[in-house]
Amino acid sequence: MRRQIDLTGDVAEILLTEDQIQGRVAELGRRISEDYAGQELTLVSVLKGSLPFMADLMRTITIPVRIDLMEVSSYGGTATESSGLVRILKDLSSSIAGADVLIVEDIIDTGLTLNYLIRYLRGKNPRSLRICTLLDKPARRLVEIPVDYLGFSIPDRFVVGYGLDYGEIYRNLRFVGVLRPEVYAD
Ligand code: PRP
Ligand code: 7HP
Repeated sequence: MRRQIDLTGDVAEILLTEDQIQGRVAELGRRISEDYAGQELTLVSVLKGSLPFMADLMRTITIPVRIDLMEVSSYGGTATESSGLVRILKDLSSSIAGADVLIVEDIIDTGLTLNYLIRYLRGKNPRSLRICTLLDKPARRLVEIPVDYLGFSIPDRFVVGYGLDYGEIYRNLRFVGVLRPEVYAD
């Protein structure tokens, strides 16, 4: 029988509280606003995981920004391991040729998703291309990714919340927590 989902009860430990996340997001927004002052920045959110981060980050940025959305997928179904196969499910809506682009991600794990995306977006000839990620799991890296703006470096645990999912659930938690292993052992 399918086990009942318990949104908060399925979380073993809170890794980052809502306050910690919001504080760090505000700092990132301040730095980005300073670094890109006088430029017109395009934020490219990598859906679906980066949705809450993007929504909060863009509102802490005090310079004009354009936004665009891409959806890619590398974690099939309910897997906790990247399939390594990156698929574009939704492409950019506008040209980024000549633009200063900042990719907004929720997490870098193996790095395969961003490695693919960086090459793909470079091919569209932006003026500059940088990376902002809320979370980084350096222990899991298979390909080096140059991170320009980092929220938090985290240990090698499977986390959910603030956009991050397991089987498409838990994205609406306001904190980032470690999922109980029993949940994905089922
Ligand atoms: C997750 C996450 C990153 C990627 C990181 O996306 O949002 O995009 O995996 O993993 P990697 O560094 O090992 O490639 P996912 O494919 O699960 O899609 P989602 O954002 O819709 O949850
Ligand atoms: C992708 C992903 N999604 C949810 N939780 C994690 O810990 C993850 N790592 N990579």
